[in-house]
Amino acid sequence: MDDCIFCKIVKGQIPCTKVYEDEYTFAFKDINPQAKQHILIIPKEHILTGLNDVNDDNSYIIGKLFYAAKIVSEMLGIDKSGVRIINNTGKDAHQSVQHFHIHVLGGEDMGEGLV
Ligand code: DGP
Repeated sequence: MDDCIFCKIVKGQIPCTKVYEDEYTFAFKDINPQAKQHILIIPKEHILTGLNDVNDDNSYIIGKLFYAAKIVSEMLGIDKSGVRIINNTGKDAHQSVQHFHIHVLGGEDMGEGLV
């Protein structure tokens, strides 16, 4: 997708603080952190916009994102203290970038709100 911010980040056309990448996934620090550690994990390919696009053929990528989340959490040393993983899909969730992503948050006590 030519006009997608996250596709441009994967291609190196927009700078980011990269944390991890593998064959399928790319992880970088969120520009507007909501916790001491806030990482976005995205599929390298723009194969999904949100949860509504997940199907039998592409659902393997969701597992890859969670596997990357585990690796990143270990790399950042937040795996033992706890992490919160969030996907925003659609208007009510205030999804702002239409390239599927999961937020990995941690590094501090995030309280009991949401969720
Ligand atoms: P969401 O609301 O779930 O669509 O979250 C999109 C996130 O993407 C939001 O927390 C801010 C982040 N973001 C948007 N543009 C950029 C950018 O250019 N660089 C980085 N690192 N993060 C971005």
